[in-house]
Amino acid sequence: MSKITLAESEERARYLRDQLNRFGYEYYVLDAPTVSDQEYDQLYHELVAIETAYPELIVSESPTQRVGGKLLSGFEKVAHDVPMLSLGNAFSLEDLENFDQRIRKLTDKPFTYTCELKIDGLAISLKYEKGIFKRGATRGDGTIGEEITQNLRTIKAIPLRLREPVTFEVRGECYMPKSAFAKLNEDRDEKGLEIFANPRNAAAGSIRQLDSKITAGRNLNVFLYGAANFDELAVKTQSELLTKLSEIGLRTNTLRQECETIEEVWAFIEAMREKRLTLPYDIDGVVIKVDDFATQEEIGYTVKAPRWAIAYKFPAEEQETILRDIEWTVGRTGVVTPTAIMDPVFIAGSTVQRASLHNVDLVKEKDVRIGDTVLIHKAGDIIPEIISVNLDKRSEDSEPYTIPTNCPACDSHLAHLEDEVALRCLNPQCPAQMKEGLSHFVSRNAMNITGLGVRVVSQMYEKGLVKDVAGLYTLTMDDLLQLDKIKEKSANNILSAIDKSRENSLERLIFGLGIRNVGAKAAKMLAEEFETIERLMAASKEDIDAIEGFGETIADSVVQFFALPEVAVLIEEFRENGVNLIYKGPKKAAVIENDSIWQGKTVVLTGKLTTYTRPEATEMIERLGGKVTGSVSKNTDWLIAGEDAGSKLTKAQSLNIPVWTEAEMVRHLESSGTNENE
Ligand code: 1X8
Repeated sequence: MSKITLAESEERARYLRDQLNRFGYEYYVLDAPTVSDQEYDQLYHELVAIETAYPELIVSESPTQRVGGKLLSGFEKVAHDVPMLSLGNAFSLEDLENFDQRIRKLTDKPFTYTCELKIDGLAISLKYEKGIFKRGATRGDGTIGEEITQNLRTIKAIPLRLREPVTFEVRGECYMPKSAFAKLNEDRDEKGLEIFANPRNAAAGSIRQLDSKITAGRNLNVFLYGAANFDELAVKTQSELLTKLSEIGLRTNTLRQECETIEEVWAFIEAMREKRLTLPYDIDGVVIKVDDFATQEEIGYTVKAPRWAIAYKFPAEEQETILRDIEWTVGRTGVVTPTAIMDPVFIAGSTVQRASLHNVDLVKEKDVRIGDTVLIHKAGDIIPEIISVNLDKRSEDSEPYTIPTNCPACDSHLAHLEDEVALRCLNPQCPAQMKEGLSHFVSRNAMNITGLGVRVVSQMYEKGLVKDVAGLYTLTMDDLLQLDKIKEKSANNILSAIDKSRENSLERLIFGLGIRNVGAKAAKMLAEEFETIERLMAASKEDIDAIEGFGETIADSVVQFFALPEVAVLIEEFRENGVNLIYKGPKKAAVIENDSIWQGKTVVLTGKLTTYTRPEATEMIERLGGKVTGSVSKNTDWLIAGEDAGSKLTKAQSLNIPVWTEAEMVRHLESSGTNENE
């Protein structure tokens, strides 16, 4: 680039600033960018180059001047010219009707309401002089706030220069988008830093940084919704104000509605209650304001709040309730897991009475006690969880919870294995494990015996009709008629489903046996490799280890399983009862189907999977042209959430990424043609 003169540079710099300001306006306020990030960056860097060559051309409102400035030692206090008021709250339609009646008595004029979203962030005030951003402050106690200009300048949605040279104060909310919050916490977690409890706290922590470079990296955003000393704007109503704010370059929320009646207001609230889950930022309610400013003044103020506005607050997504019991359930592999049983409470759209306590160590760590008041929420708005115990409400005579030492199903001594968080029942004959094992055996991806739910299977076991999985194949009509609610017709259906399962290809049986570390995929590969149960039973650890993708863990599990004498007996029973023990599928692995729905998709697996192991699912997805990655980002197409999914689920929801259950994944994998046995 040949050197240009100061005069030329000055003109060019002005042009670039104007262009960049316009692009920022289109991007942040209109939500309709007209240039790519690349084009923006190119002009931005040109401006930086000019300002480097001629520092005298730098003006404070240049888009290059957002970050920088000095490290602060604290924040200055500033008095607000006009106090920043709080709002009265409403929690029900009745509260709103009372509000409406109250204020209609204070004016004779008819009026309308403007409904806006209540953003769950931090209130801020921005002073503009002749269109230039001069000073920004927190709300503080409403009268005196803290001066945070330098940090607010880093927020790109706050224009450093307005589109008109007006002098006034604008007010709004600074917040952290859900996606930025999820990413920030993920980063902090990786670095071993404490994570923020919610986007609001994260925004508060970010705006009060003494080093504005940290604030700049936090992706904060703003919505503006009010003003003070704004005669110059020449607007007469709240809705005109919002339109004007947006015209002069300030970001406003477009989800708002003018309403004639409280019924209309309520309809808007109901709509936003639904909408809320899909918004990219947190809201905690709806603000209802009298639209006309003259009518507002007529209605007036209390000492704390305007009488002409009210905040409807959504019910809290966290609720307190009383812990009544801890239930311990035994899984198929003997793992014993605790579930909290509580007084029912309504949270995030449904009544909750049970919450997972995950594992025994967590019960000890949280020191939860029967009778405790516990705070619960729904992780990712789905899975109920206990957040904490309210110790202030713990009764004097409460006693520490005694962790069971014996299996709730068979009373045998429980083991707390080293390097495991779980308690385990080691009794292979434990009835709970047997019932779970039976349920697994008949399940859709194993032998697929329809009509046998958990309840029926449990009863069969309790009545001694089946002692092990092979026992299903000796069941008679008379046996089945002993079961509750089973009549001849359903008994017949069950018998024919059992009969049909005799013909299943070998991999279903192998999977159904519930060998540790052998999911549906490994079962299929074992069947493909060895073709008959005899050859599988005779296989050595090395033979199994040699299968592509298998390791010592699977090999060990398989060999140990088939070495058990009772397994040999079981297999004999299958054979005697006409159960097929041969692989029926094609010899070669399925070819990649390029029209599969997985083609080109990026998916993340999280939580506990039960049908396939995680490596199995990964391989199947990859064979069908998909990609499996470890962390959720905006490039993720689907999140597959197994049981007890945690932060990845939350993050996916905040990014509006479709979430599939394991069952949906299995269905899509199978319909994509990897399971040829059906
Ligand atoms: C607080 C809030 C208001 C609005 C949105 N979010 C908030 N947190 C709004 O008016 N759109 S008004 C307000 C207040 O007056 N304290």
